[in-house]
Amino acid sequence: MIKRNYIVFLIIFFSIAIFFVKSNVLKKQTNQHYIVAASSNPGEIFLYKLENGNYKKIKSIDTGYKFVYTVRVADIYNNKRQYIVAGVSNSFFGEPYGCKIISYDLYKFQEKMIDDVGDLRCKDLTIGDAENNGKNEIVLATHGVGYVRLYKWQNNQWEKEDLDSNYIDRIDQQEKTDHRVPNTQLPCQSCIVQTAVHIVKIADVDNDGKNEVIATISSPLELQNVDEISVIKVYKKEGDTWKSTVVDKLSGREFRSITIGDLYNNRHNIMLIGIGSPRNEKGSLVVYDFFNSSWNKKEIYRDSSETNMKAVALADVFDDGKQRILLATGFPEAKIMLLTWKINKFEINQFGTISSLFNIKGAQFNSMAVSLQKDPVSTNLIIGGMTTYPNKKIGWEGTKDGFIAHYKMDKNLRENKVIEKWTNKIMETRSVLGLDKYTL
Ligand SMILES: [Ca+2]
Ligand SMILES: [Ca+2]
Repeated sequence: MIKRNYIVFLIIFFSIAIFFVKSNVLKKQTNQHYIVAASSNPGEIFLYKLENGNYKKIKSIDTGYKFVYTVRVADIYNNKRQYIVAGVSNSFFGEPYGCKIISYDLYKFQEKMIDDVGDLRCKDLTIGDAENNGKNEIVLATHGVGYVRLYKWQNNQWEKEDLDSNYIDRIDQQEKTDHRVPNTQLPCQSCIVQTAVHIVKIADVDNDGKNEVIATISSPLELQNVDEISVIKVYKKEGDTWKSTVVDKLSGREFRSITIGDLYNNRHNIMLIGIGSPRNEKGSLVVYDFFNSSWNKKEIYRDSSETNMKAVALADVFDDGKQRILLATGFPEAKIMLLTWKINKFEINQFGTISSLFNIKGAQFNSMAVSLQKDPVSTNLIIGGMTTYPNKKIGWEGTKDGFIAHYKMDKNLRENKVIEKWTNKIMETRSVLGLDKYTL
């Protein structure tokens, strides 16, 4: 009798144990997809979870600053855990001035300071193996002095190194030009506003099997009366030192977005640069291809009315192993389109505008970031940006309004490449300066 009870107990015990093990295993196998967005006025970070084809806002983090310029999710400590990393500041809109890089874990959302940078705006961040040692580094881009700064977690602390600092000042000295904003025009008397580093990326841009750091840099946007100058720079670590080269120069417009990938599906990386304008010049996309030791350049798209080309990404939209360009333009309308390489030219397919989703008189829409996230049932195109009202004299930094638009395509349409059949939804109406995706 005792023996039979014991056996029954064992059976129940093991059944429960197996149930728990199985349910945990199942839980781990089911990937959950998330989007994280950087917002301003006030500076908040929003988290959205993809559930049954819809994004649901699951968390808002108030950073205590006016602006969150950029946000990324990555394994910054190289401990197989992902962290939110954000660049924040008050810009000119309040003290203390100066940008900071902060991080949050994805479990308790505890805040940690990575660096009190000091430059006016923390504009972009990227995370990857910049030094080709199998570990991630953080690369920061700022506006003001204009740093391209590298961070690595070593000996339990963040070590930093500047790959570049106030590049425009060096050009000004060489060319006898002046692109520094006079301090009498600045609310912050001690601030230097001379170099704007727009975007930084880590990728193998010259196809030698090793990563480089790539940055787009220009003179400040505040200088409206002087022709702006802009460059694309590549930084390469050789031995213990970083060496930089200028890929291209431009005046009158600015190099902004950088996208690197296998655009022509021939296992050869190219660099896709979005060129924008702070005034009324039109935006364009240019491909730079490093071939036979030199950079070949080709404009592949120029818009008829839009001025900004910030939100660009490459993605395998239709599961056919082919990369397509996702482009969301900036103001006035914010057009949404796909560019597909077809034998010898790009087929352009515009399937929406942000302005038509809102239909607000006098409003302008500026896309800042675009991302593609796939789950087993749908393909999800996410576009984040800002809304402003020129006649109300609210600048891009001053606005609290903006958008995240979700364009969705069901799996069967994706398989049949029905480009036109996206359904759309506005999932956010706050300003969005940057976004990233992650999976847990
Ligand atoms: Ca590394
Ligand atoms: Ca390389």
